[in-house]
Amino acid sequence: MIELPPLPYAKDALAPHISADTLSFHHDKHHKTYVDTGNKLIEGTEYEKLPLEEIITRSAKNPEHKKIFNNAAQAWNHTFYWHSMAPNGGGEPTGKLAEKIKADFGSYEKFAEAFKAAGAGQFGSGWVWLTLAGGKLKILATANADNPLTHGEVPLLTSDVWEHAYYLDFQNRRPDYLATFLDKVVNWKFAEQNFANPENAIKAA
Ligand code: MN3
Repeated sequence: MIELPPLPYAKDALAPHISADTLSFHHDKHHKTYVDTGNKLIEGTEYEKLPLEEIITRSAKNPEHKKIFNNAAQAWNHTFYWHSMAPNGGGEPTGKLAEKIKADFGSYEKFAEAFKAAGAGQFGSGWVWLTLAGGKLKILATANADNPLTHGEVPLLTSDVWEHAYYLDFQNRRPDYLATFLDKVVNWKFAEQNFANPENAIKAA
């Protein structure tokens, strides 16, 4: 059974950057549909009783189960995304993650530029992630429902770059949405926790 967790904050908590309208449609319609469809598809199958993470990694290996993968991964990705934002978020990380960003990207500014460029450059629908891969921080852009779990990477943070994530607030201006995501709503505390406990990051959603 795939769950639909409630948003970790009120619908208007990220306004005016991400509006209550966007969060209503995005969580109550889009996210819910992935959960409902995923549950219908796994009913009576080998996936029915598996944890969501395992549904994702197993179905990713079987092209015949692409629909299960798409809906399960989208259910997981959205929960991870809600936690990647917070009221009064934005700005720069602190502590060990800040040091690691400096070590692996050169500076926070270079990280931010690369994150925004990867998100803006993802053709069509997808996600942009900060991940930990082989001990190094990395920016990963994924298409459609794909996520770091299928790449063997640890997700630390994500931004949804499907149009439904930003169209009501930013219309077609994806770069403005990504700049606002980092400047105003990104939840570095969540990324710092994932960096400190990579094993929990997979279960964070
Ligand atoms: Mn979405």
